[in-house]
Amino acid sequence: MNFREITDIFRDNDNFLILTHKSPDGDTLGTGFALCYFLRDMGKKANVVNSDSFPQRYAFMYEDYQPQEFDPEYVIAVDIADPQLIGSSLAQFQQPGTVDLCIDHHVSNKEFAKLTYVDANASASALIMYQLFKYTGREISDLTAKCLYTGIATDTGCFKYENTTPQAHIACAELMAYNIDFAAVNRKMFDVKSRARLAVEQAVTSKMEYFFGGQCSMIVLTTRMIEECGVDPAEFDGLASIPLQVEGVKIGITVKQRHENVYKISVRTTEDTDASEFCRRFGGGGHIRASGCEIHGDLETVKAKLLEGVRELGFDD
Ligand SMILES: [Mn+2]
Repeated sequence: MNFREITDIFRDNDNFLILTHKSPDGDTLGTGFALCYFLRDMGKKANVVNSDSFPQRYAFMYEDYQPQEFDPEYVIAVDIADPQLIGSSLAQFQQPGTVDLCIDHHVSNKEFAKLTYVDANASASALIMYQLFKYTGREISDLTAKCLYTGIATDTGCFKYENTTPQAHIACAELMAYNIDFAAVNRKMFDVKSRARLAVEQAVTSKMEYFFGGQCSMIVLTTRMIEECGVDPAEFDGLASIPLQVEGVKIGITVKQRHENVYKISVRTTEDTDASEFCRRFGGGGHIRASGCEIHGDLETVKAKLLEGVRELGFDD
């Protein structure tokens, strides 16, 4: 499908419900709120929903947002590659045929919606949304621009990750022309940490383990550690990049306990290692340098499975 068809959908429908993924990040929220404000500016009704609550650290995108009263007629998922990521509080939209359109940039998108627009070369879903808004020729508000900027900045790790493209820079250069305090956005997204977050970083780094001659590193975050540090789950953003910060590491694994015997795995890799392929063997997926999956079992079993997977990628001691 193309931008013309999406523009027609915006024109021909009303009462839009916008789904963002569980454990929301800057891209899903930036894309979702930007789309919501854009549709409202068109005179449509639109709401953004999430299975979890909107994290406080992204409040600058939604502090004046008020949900509108309406019965949803058209459901759009943004930055959601897999219906599982819609989350349990919105489980009705995990059923086939309940999501009308999905706009996403994950190569692993499962095409669960009736219509799917995926651009796997886009650094962020917010970049696709910006290009779409430009295509329509409509004005966007400063707040919409700020949401889009945030989505692109966060998904590229402040323009540092390999997924950063000339298009991402061009889009953000154009978005900087709006009245958005991008320096404050970046400080909030990348520099400022709560004391609890710093405590979590200390706890995981002090117990970081190395394997395969230091080419693989692993950190583990248990629910008990999370409780002890008193950290808001929204503050885990970027934690998964810690293992790869160590010199010589080519595959960095973050094991985060969700529940008893349920672990969320985040994998980050340098060149030559495909994180998405690695996670697919455990039923997950994502991007070539950043992917995730979920593994069930006790911690030692989960770690053993992961290390076996790393060995099968060709790593040895
Ligand atoms: Mn994204």
